[in-house]
Amino acid sequence: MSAPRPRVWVSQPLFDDIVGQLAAHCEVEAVSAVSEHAPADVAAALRDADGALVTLNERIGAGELAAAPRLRAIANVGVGYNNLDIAALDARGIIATNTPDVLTETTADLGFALLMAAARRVTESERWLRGGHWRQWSFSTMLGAEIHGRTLGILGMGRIGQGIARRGHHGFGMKVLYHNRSRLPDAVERSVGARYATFDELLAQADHLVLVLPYSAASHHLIDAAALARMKPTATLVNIARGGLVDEPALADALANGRLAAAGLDVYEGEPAVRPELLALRNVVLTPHIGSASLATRRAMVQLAVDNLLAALGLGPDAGRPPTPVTATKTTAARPGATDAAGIATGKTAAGKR
Ligand code: 8YV
Repeated sequence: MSAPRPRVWVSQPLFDDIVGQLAAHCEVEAVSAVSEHAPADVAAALRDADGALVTLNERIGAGELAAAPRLRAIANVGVGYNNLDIAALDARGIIATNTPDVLTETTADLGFALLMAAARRVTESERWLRGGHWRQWSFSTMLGAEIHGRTLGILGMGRIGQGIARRGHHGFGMKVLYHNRSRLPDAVERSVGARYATFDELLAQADHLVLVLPYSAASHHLIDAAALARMKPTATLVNIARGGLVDEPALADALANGRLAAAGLDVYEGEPAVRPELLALRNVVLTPHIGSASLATRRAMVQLAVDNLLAALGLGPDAGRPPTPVTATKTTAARPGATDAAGIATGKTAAGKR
């Protein structure tokens, strides 16, 4: 008798044709409507699962894992994975994966779009026009900040940060400064046209500051009232990373009181809830976490997540070697081309050894 097929949980409706590839190897339980899963629902869904395909809306920590004895793999559809407790996953030898690279340029595009929309008051202008105010036009209507030739600050200089630097330097002739945990090699700095700065220099010198760093306990509210006070009052702040990087009440206060000119936000600490004090401001552009939201990119993310999940379960063409793992546990012992049954067995052995 052949070994039972692994069970996988797919937490949100994604692209049926791509997610359908899992069915060639696994029993798939796919959620059919967009859902806000409470922790107890996630725990219940994982109880009998060998693997899961999840989005950043599903938080998976020690509590959820405690009730999931079979779980061996979690494929996150997203490059950021602060929704996953990596230490708890590693303690169990569970492989977690993310979706880097495929969304880099699309997310950098959105970062630049927000920067331009906020600095040049694009959405505010549109609201004004639609509100029938054009007859009140004067020569100083909707004056915004310059972008070309100004100083672009980038906090977090991974792939997306470098994409934004390239756009600023090569496309808009900006002086680009960045701050990051580690400095980039000289050759990379030269190719993206960016110069390393301390955090304080970055805050003080940026005309436009874009946040692109991972969210963690260490970066929680990195942009707080004190940091905002060190920025130019004419500056623009853009956040396309995670809402928790910014103390939102402090930001709303700075925007309302002329201590910061404008902001563009794609992410929020309590998303999908957005603070009323931000919603009330005219000088903030608000988008609903659409950084990676182009059809081609979202499809590429789901494809990579499916490839990761199958491989982490010891299945499919990359069996045992998921393309983009984020846990210390990165591989199962399965060899490429191993059968489903062998993959399942070797996967369990690898987890048990940890
Ligand atoms: C989300 C993102 O993945 O990749 C990330 O880290 O924030 C986004 O691309 C996307 O919104 C789906 O959850």
